[in-house]
Amino acid sequence: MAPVSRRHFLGLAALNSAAALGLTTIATRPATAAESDGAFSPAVVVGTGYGAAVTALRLGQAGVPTLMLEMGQLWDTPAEDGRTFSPMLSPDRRSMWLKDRTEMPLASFLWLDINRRIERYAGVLDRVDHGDMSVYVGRGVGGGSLVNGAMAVTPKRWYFEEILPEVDADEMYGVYFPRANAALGVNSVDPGWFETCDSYRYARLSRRHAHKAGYRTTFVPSVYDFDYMRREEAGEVPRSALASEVIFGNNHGKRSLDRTYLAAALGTGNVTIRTLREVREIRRAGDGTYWLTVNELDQAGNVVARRQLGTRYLFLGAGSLGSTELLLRARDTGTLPDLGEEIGRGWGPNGNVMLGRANHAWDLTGITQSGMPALGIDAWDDPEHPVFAEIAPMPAGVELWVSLYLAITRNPERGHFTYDAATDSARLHWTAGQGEPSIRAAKAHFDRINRANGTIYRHDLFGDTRVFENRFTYHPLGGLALGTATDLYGRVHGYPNLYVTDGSLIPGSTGVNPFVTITALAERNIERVLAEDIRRG
Ligand code: FAE
Repeated sequence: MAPVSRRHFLGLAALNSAAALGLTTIATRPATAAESDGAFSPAVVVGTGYGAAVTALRLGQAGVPTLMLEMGQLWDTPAEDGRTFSPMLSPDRRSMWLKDRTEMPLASFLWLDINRRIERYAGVLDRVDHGDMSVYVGRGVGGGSLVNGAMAVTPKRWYFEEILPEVDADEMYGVYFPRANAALGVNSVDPGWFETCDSYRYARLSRRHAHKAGYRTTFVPSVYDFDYMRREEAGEVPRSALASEVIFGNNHGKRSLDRTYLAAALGTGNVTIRTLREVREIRRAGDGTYWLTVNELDQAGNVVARRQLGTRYLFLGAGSLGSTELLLRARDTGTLPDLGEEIGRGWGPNGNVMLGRANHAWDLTGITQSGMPALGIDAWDDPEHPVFAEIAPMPAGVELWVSLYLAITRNPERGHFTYDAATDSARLHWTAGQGEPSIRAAKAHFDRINRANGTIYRHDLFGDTRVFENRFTYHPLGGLALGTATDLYGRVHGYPNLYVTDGSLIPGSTGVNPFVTITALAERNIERVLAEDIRRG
């Protein structure tokens, strides 16, 4: 990663002091837009995830005063227990977004429910249920970067060309993927350390089993600082990845967006972030400006104020669910009536399937397991069942004899959203049957791995006896697909100066973990929009 510049440092300082003081406005200069009802900001970015963070940084660098509105909280300062985020194995209210119980992806062990009661609070991980599909998303300054597994994977070029054929792949692979990887601080595990450390014993075991069945494995780059992890194992620094931390946030070691893009964006002096601000409604005035209805939330999720806020340039970076819902609501309640039929289409879960295998008693996975995966089984070139399976930890702090995987499969099925007036929300239409191709693909490969190693599947991990869990996704993609709901640079059809900048642009699949693709695409799009659309001064 490039050395931290003075501006970047100023951004980090602003985040830290806002967190320490419990402020919901974060800026390096006095806030550019006043918060009164009817205030106007030249550019507004909704959300603070990958697409949003890229967009705000580049707008800020171009001198455009930009306001970011994030419904979650700022997670940058330790609470009374000395931790910013909830411990993973004994979760508290910080773990989940406005829930009375945790809702973990691994629901059970030996069929015993591993979830626990928590106080309802604006925590960092949300699970949004839509019948046969539940979607996990991050809430807070940094969006998904706060809760994700940090795997930073650039998709195979041939597959990228297939999913987004109209995007110039030479440009993406020559300019924007390298730019994204550099700015995100992507690094790779030292292979020598990997072979000898305790923390990846589980990955080495899964690799041995995969190789025995004739599969290829590959290291997975990460935005978790592997040097920090090495020092965790050496006992030199406080543990995070090696203290089982992952989906409820990492207290150390992770280069989440608040450490990278967002700190740099704040450092430009042109970007302000407001937290606990949920955008509900978008209208367009006769003069072409956009007006947002914004709910101010308290930490229990109650609406404590409601304001109107105007902007000339509006960027939606609220994620696949969030941005899609905003535009569907706008179309179907008539505030942006010219939005087309493509809004809400082309959604997919990136073919996610989770599964566990039971190991022989002599095959130990280790009691210390890094929460950050570093290895994947790469069968993406399989002509019948392309699968990229990350070798996931099961970091319980005791030996469980389980090998866990999150498989990304190539599932051609797509879901769609409709607006439900009764609940004023978007409903995803995705059936269990649509998830079947993913299960068939995962089964084809893991049956082979089991056969080669004389092992069996676990039946006790997902609340019932199923082996393959595809009723949730970590990777929601699509809803506002590039080239259909928007033009080829994320400009929403029919509405000048309205842009989509996040995972909703990608039509349902990337073949790998998606945040590098989302980041690179956002870099490409904002460069064009800045050059062609944005008036300065
Ligand atoms: P996202 O990061 O979801 O950010 C959207 C932001 O908008 C959030 O902060 C929301 O709170 C906010 N928001 C939503 N609605 C509103 C509204 N109405 N008003 C104001 N704010 C709003 O968007 N991907 C990888 O590549 N590698 C991994 O290892 C990986 N692991 C994952 C593990 C977990 C547990 C999860 C949940 C996800 C994982 N992902 C991983 C997926 C990745 O985090 C996700 O694709 C990106 O975060 C999506 O980026 P977006 O910019 O689309």
